[in-house]
Amino acid sequence: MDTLNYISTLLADMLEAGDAVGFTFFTGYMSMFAASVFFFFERQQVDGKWKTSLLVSGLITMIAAVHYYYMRSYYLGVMAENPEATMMEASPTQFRYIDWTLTVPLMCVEFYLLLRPYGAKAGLMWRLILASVVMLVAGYIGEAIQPDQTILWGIVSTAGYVYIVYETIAGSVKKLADASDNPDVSRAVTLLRNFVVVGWAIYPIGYMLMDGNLMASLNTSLNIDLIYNIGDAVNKIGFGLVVYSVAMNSTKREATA
Ligand SMILES: *C/C=C(C)/C=C/C=C(C)/C=C/C1=C(C)CCCC1(C)C
Repeated sequence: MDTLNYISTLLADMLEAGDAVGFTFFTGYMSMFAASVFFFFERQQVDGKWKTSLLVSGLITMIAAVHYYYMRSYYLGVMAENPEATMMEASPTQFRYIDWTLTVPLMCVEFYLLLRPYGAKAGLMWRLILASVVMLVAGYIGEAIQPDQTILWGIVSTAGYVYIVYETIAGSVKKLADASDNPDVSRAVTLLRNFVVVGWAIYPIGYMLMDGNLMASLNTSLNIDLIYNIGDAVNKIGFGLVVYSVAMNSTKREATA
């Protein structure tokens, strides 16, 4: 590698002071990484029936950590070459959606794992996964492939999202949790549902702020990656912490009972 190339690789990893978006790519990477270590180690502390749920929590943040590593480099590389790059040029859309396509279905699996001992069928898990894939594929097309049809694809994507929300607030997920007669499980499901209903709603807001999109005319300085990065940290680490704290409480209570 010649010297010039070498210097440009070094530069590509530099974070400029005041770059809030770049900052959240770094903190996102590190916090996902640290959360994974935490979930993998703490898995030893909880009762056997919670171990798979904690493993999945750790996998979600670990998959995200690896993608944040790439997204961070991508963003910094584009900005180092062209500080005037537009928001969408600097946005690592492909890595973002590869990450989501793996992690969001795993979040659906968390609901299934919690409810499987209380009669959840694999069909429910697959319906949630299918809805999440529809949501993400449509979102990707709207962001990266047909940006002139963002609103149409945004609506298709929202249909997938609404289905998941429905399942968790009124459908099978809710009914199985209510019928479980297990306060730990129903508490975990309620808290995870709150992430789906409130935390996940952050993403369509980011999407609407995209260049040439609904709210672009508002001329806001909010950046789509800033919003997605904050959303990911809240949702992925938060999801795992809910599973962890409910698992720890249940383990402790059963140990003293
Ligand atoms: C860890 C990553 C998570 C929890 C990502 C969730 C993403 C969404 C809920 C995205 C939803 C979208 C819509 C509902 C409409 C516009 C397009 C999307 C993909 C941003």
